Formats: sequence, C-alpha cells, structure tokens
Amino acid sequence: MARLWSLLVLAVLIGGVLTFAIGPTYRMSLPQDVSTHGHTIDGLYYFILALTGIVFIATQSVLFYFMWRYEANTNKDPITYTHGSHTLEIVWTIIPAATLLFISIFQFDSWAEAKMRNPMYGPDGKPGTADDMPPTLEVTARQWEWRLRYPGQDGRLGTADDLFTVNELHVPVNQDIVVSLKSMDILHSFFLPELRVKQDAVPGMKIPVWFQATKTGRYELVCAEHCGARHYAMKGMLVVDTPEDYQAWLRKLTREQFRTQPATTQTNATADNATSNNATSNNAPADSTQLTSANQGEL
Ligand SMILES: [Cu+2]
Repeated sequence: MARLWSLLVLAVLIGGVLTFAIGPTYRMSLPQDVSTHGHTIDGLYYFILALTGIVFIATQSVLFYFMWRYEANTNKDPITYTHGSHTLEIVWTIIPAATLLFISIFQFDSWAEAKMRNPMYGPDGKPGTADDMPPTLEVTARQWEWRLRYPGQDGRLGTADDLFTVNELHVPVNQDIVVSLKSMDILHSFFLPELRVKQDAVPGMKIPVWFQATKTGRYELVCAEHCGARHYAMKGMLVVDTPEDYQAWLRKLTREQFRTQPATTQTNATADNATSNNATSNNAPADSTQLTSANQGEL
C-alpha cells in the first residue's frame, strides 16, 4: 500500500494513452470531416496532440519513477535540499515559450486556408471589394435558436421575397457558401463540427463565415458559447443537399412561406406554386408582403 500514490500516477498515464488509442474505435475522436479546409485544422489538432502527448508521457513517467523510487516509508537515502537554480528556471521558461512561438507560426497556413483563401476575399485577394461573393444566406443567432434567411427569386438578401426558416440550415454540396452571421441578443457561437467551422456571433456585427461541404447528409448545428439557461437547446441541423435537392427545398420553402402570406409579389413565386398563390394574391393589399418581410428581417 505504501506505493499506492505512485501506482495511481502510473494508472493515469496508462489510462490517458489508452483513451486516445481506442478513441477512434468508439467514435470518441474527431467527427468526420466533410469540408474542403477541414484537413488542415485536423492536421494542426493531431500535431498539437502528438506534441502534448509526448510531454504528457515523459512527465508522468518521470513523476511515477521518482514517487516509486523515493517513497517515504522505504527510502533510506538521505534527503537533499536545493535552493533554486537560475539555469533550470531559464531552461523551463524558454522551452515552452519557444514551443508556443513555433505553434503560432506553424498554424499560419491553416488559418490562411480556413479563413483567408475564400470567396469572401474575391479574385483580387482583398476583403470588402465588389469582387466579393455575396452571402449565400444570413444566420441570426438568438436565445435559443438559429434564424435563417435566404435570398428569394431575385437572388438578393434584404428584399421582399426573402425566405425565412428556423434551425434547419440547407446548403448545396460542393459549392462555396458564405454565411453572414449576426446575433440578436448576446454572444453565441455558430458551430458546425463536421465542417470544422466555429465562429462567434457578436451583437452589432455582421461576420462573414465561409465553408464548402463535400458530402451530402445531415449534420449538427450547435451553439458553442454558453448563452443562458437553455443554451443546450440551441441546436439545429445542417442539411447538405445535392444542387437539385437544394433547389427543390427552396421551392418548397417558397411555397410554404407565400401560402401563409397574402403575397403581392406573384412574379417571385415559382411556377409550381403559382396555383396556390392565385387565390390570395389578387386581393392582397399592395404593401402587405413587404411589410411582413421587413418585420421578419428585423428579427
Ligand atoms: Cu447560443
């Protein structure tokens, strides 16, 4: 029993290494990557994991050895005291500082690929110019849901035919997507784990977020910033569609939205929803759609 504590340290070492070794088998590792830029984020993660893993194994092993070798009840060697060592302190300050400096330089390329080389910056490579790709959609975070706004038939956001939905984010596969991210109330964080996208939503700011999905399917959309009592409930779904399915979903959304509104913008509706809108649109007041859309836009 005398060496119980040293064995406990050894158990932490073995348990820690085993957890990472069997993690992928039990789906306790990174989620699948379905983005074009995710590989560089994952590479960075595994590089830092290896670096910290080696340090963890080395320090735990040394700690175990010394606890075992010099256990108080059985150790016969005389105790020696030291009164500090400047050399040692300089060495253990410089090594971590140099390591952190190296990581901060090493990650430049990942940051550039994930955040800089994207359609928000246009062919001229400068942000905020006319070459920039307009947002595919607008995401507004609020306690505790995701409000999504898509351009209507005119292809522009902020107009009367915009489409609105909540918590179900659709994007087409293999296409550049630019999200304009906002918050209605407090800090939230727009997190798409399988897309390796995480960006804070900040009140008063419109933040562009870029990604491209490489595989169709349904993935998680969650809030990664604690934002109140029902933070846990602030989750939606990312649906990556084929281009055909995406267009079909937009048409369905258009039909559903304009069925419940006395729309006057009949020309904006698609051919297959024209019939359903005919009954209401002829008698609707001229500004009713604009009023409704404008109100929703403020949400
Ligand atoms: Cu939140």
